[in-house]
Amino acid sequence: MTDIQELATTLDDAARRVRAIAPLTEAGPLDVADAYAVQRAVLARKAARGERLIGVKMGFTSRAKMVQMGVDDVIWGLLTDAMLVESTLDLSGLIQPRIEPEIAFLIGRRVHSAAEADAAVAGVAVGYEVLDSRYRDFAFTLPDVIADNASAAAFGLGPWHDPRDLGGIANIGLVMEIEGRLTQTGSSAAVLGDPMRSLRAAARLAEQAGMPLEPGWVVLAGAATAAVPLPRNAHVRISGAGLGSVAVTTA
Ligand code: OOG
Ligand code: MG
Repeated sequence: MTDIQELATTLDDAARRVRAIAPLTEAGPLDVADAYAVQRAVLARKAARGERLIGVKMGFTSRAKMVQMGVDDVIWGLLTDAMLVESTLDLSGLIQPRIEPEIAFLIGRRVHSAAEADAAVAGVAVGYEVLDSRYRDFAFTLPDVIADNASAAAFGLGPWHDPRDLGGIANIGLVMEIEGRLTQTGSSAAVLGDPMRSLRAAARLAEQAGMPLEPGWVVLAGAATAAVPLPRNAHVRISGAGLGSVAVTTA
């Protein structure tokens, strides 16, 4: 039998000690349901330390990411308030940070199922996600990365826009610059053809988990491009056509 608490402790300790570990599945089999149970057990440990759940992040919603990571199922991870970055991010607490551009949704009312997703969007923004696999070299199987909260570490958001002002979000050009150098470009179309599909997928996972998306939550739709290593003492800007931009300085 899988010891969910033990696996959660192993992952939580790896993050807190800033030390990579071997994938959990090297020690024994782990199915997707148990992997999500581990993910939630790690959240419970964070909650006990005062962190608050403020949303979810979708993973592997673009081919670029599936190919980069060798995983091809849409998953989610859980976002807490401690992960939200204002303008600077200290990387000393991270093992092997990477950054990627994202489209973000602000949830305006409770979402129990995919049918309720579209009408619940209160805002759309350009954002970024900082990933940090707790596994050596980002090498993992699907259950491993689910247990590890989909490699989530931190995220930042640009200004919210009313979706009705945007005329659709299916083809928003995304640009990421590190130290003023163009590092990644892509389109929101890379996210399941339209990031709205990712939001509906989040709603489906919410229904399966019996954990509705709540008003005020953020949903990160998933990266449109591959992630790139995030260096220290760097200035990174992520822009979305019509959405403005968000910047982060690392230390
Ligand atoms: C897993 C997280 C995937 C995305 O946007 O597709 C993800 C990883 O790449 O380590 O965040
Ligand atoms: Mg991501």
